[in-house]
Amino acid sequence: MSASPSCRSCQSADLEIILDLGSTPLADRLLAAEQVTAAEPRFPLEVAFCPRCSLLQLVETVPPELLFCDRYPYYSSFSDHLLDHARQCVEELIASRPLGPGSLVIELASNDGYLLKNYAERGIACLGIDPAEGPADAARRLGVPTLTRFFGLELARQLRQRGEQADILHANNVLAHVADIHGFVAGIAEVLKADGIAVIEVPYVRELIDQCEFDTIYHEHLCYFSVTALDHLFRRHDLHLQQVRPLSIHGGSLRLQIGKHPGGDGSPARFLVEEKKVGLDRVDYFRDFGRRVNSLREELLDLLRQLKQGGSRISAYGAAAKGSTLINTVGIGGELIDYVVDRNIHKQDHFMPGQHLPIVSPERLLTDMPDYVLLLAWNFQSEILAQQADYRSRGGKFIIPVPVPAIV
Ligand code: DWN
Repeated sequence: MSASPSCRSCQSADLEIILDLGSTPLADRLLAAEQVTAAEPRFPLEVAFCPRCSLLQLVETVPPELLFCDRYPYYSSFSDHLLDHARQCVEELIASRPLGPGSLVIELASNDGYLLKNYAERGIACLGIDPAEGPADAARRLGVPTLTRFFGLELARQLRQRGEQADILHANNVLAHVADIHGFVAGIAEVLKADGIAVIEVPYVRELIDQCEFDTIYHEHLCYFSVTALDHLFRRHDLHLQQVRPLSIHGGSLRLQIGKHPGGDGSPARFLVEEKKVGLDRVDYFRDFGRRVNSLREELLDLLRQLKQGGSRISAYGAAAKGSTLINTVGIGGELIDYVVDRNIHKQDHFMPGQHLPIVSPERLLTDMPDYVLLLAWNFQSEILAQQADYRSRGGKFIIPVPVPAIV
C-alpha cells in the first residue's frame, strides 16, 4: 500500500483531509469458509480534498492486483436495471453515430460483457478489456472478445499499432478505480480515433456529499469526481468534455461524452458554473460531511439495536462493496444481522469482509421471513423492493440506510 502525499490529478501537495473512516478490510474480498478464521488485511480509508483542482480522493492506494484480479466477485449482469441502462445507452449511440463495417467499440472495465453484448448482438465489432478473470470469462461466453488486462497507455499503444482504434470507447465506473489516472486518460486519447467519442460514467461527488452516500467510499474508489475536477484532468490530455448528463444510477452519476475536439451542447459549461455557484470547488462544501456521516452511523446503529432489543429478526440485502463499508464502519455484526442475501451466485456461500456475515440466496427471505431487511444495495431500491413484493406483502419491512435511515 502507498500513501499519496500529493493530488492524484494535479500533484498539488496541499491536500485537506475531510473524512477518516478508520482501517477497513477490502470491500470486495469476500471470504470462503476456510478463510474466516485467518487474519484479514485492513487498510486506512482517509478521504482528502485538493483545493487546487477540486478532486476528492483517497489518500492511500491499495495495489490494484489485490483489489481486482483474484476472485473479483462483482458481476454487472445481476441487476436488471443496470442491464436496461446499458442497453438504452448503446441504442442511443447506435442511433446517433455512423457505425459501419470498419467500426470498433472498446469498453474499459467491461466486466461480464453486460454492455458490449448489445453491440456484439448487432454484429458491431467490439473489444472488452478487464483484469478480472471470472467476469472476463463470462463475457467471452456471451461472444464478447475480451482481453484480461489492466488498461493504460502501454496497452493503448499496442492496440493502436495493431490498428485497433475506437469509434466509441465506453468506460463506466472505472475512472475512479485507477491509480495511474494520467496513464489511463492518456491511453484513452491514444486509442480513440480522431473523430471518436469516449462515453464515461462516474458517480457524482455532489450526490455522495448531499445524500451522505459515505458507504460508496472504499479502497477500489480512489477518486470522487465533480465536473470541475474532470475538466482539469481531461484538458491535460487534450481531451474535451462535450456533454455532461446527470443519471440516477448508483445513487447519482454523470455520463460524460469526451472527444478530441471542443464542441458539444454547452452542458459542461453549465455544470462548471453551477458547481462554482454551490462551492464544489472549495473545501468548505466538504467540511461538515464527517459530522453528518458520524450522526448517520449512530442513528443507524441505534435503530438496529432498538429493533433487536424489541425481539425483531434482521437480515440484509446485497453483498455489495458499499455494504461492506457500511457494516464495517458502523459496526454491524452477527449480533444484529443474521445473514446477507444476494442474487450473485459467485457471492453466495461466502462471508462479508470484516463482520463475516454469511451470504445466501434471496429465496431465504421468504422461507425465513425476518422482520426487517437492511438494504445494503440501496442504489437498486426500486428494483429490489419490486422483486420482494411477496416478502413485503407478508409484512416484511426494509430499512434504507441513506441519506437518513428509514423503514419502508
Ligand atoms: O464501482 C463499482 C460499482 C459500480 O459496483 C465497484 N467497485 C463494485 C460495485 O459496487 P457494489 O458492490 O457496491 O455494487 P452494486 O451493484 O451496488 O451491488 C449490488 C449487489 O446487490 C450485487 O452483489 C448484486 C446484488 N443484487 C441482488 O442480489 N439482487 C442486486 C440487485 C439489483 C438484485 O436484484
